[in-house]
Amino acid sequence: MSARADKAGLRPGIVHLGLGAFARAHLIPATEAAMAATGERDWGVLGVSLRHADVRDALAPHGFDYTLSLRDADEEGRPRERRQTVHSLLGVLVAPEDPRAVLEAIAAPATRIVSLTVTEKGYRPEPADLTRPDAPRSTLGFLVHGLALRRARGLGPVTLLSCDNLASNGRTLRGLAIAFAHEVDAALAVWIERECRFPNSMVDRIVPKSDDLAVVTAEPFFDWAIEDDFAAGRPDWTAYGARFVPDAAPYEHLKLRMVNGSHSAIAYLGVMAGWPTVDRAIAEPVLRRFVEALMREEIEPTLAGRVDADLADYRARLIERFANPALAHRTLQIAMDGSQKIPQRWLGTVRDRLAAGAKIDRLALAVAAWLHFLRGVDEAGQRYAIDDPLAGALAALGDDPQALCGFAPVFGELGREPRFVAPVAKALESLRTNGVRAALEAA
Ligand code: CS2
Repeated sequence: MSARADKAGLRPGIVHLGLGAFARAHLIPATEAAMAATGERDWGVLGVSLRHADVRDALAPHGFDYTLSLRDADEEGRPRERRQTVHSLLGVLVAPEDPRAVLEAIAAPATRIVSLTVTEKGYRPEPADLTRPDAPRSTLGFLVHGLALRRARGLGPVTLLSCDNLASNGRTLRGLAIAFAHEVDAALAVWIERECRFPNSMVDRIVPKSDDLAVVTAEPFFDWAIEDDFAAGRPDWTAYGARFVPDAAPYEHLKLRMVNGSHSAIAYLGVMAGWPTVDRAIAEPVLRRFVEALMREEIEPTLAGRVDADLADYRARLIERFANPALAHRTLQIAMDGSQKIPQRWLGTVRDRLAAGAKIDRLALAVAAWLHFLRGVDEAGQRYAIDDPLAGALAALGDDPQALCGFAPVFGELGREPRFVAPVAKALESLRTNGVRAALEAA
């Protein structure tokens, strides 16, 4: 069927903020599968790019259809691919070009869900947006001023669905939105609090950033656990393998600590050692053994009894996913925005371990790898930029381990905890004098 025929009769129901590869590989295909299963035609997705026009420009000539390519290798190592044309993206708004159009989309009568994949740093409040209700720039600015318009027009509430890798992402967004709205108009804050819904959700699919914007490459694996708490209905995403759960917290813990925690460890160690992709890094036996032990010995004990999963199985499956040779997932990509990622990926685990009087040597090596990475040059002398909203403050810390661990926006009170600082300092020393490979062997 042609793109036009497939889109015919499709009506918008979802506005999605942050139209990176991630959303195009989960929310949109899942919504398409849900509509195919139920026959509904009113969950079309209108995408919003918050910064750049590149995705809009690449997809517009194809009527906003794009290709999803799910790739891995079979048991013999032969490449395997499942390609699909996705039709449910109705259009793309580029926020800086026309902020008013984004506000109007949020305030459109047909909009029932506003979903988000804006990355960890996308949730940072931008106070200047309080005074520009017609042309905000930040996620919270668009959400709150868009909701104000809805309320002023007497329209019903929507669901704000965060799909980012934050702990309690829905609850976190709710707190931020209400606090921001309170600065705009106290009655608006009350309306949001009472009427809108913010379900927590955990999404898991590895989707590397790709150069060809018309083709999104991802792994076949997919998991999405969503709290079933919606203000105005929702698609039946179970058609694509999603699960509606009463409480997403156990799924978030499992995923953030195991998948993202391991990912970030691989990223910093890999960048420093000169392993450019995750599959290249995990093919190093010494790194693979380290990541397995990190999960088994230090992360999994904090999850046992809290999540309903066979952790040994989950770990084995995860190592296979990391070894996927078809993704070319760059370690430097995962390494970005460390200050925004590390707290929820590693430090909850660290705190749980310390509270239990348990060792954190491997977690400390991961933390040390990040601090080591911040010097901006790998072991072969190759320079790279530190892509992080707090890069300036981090660069000013110098190289003393005590000062680095004292960086409160990331480490909080852990910077004053000798049982944290001492093993991190030791691991950093080992990385600096002996390099990644030797430090891993010693661990
Ligand atoms: C990655 C995640 O870039 C990163 O920081 O750890 O995007 C990861 O690939 C996904 O969360 C997997 O679900």
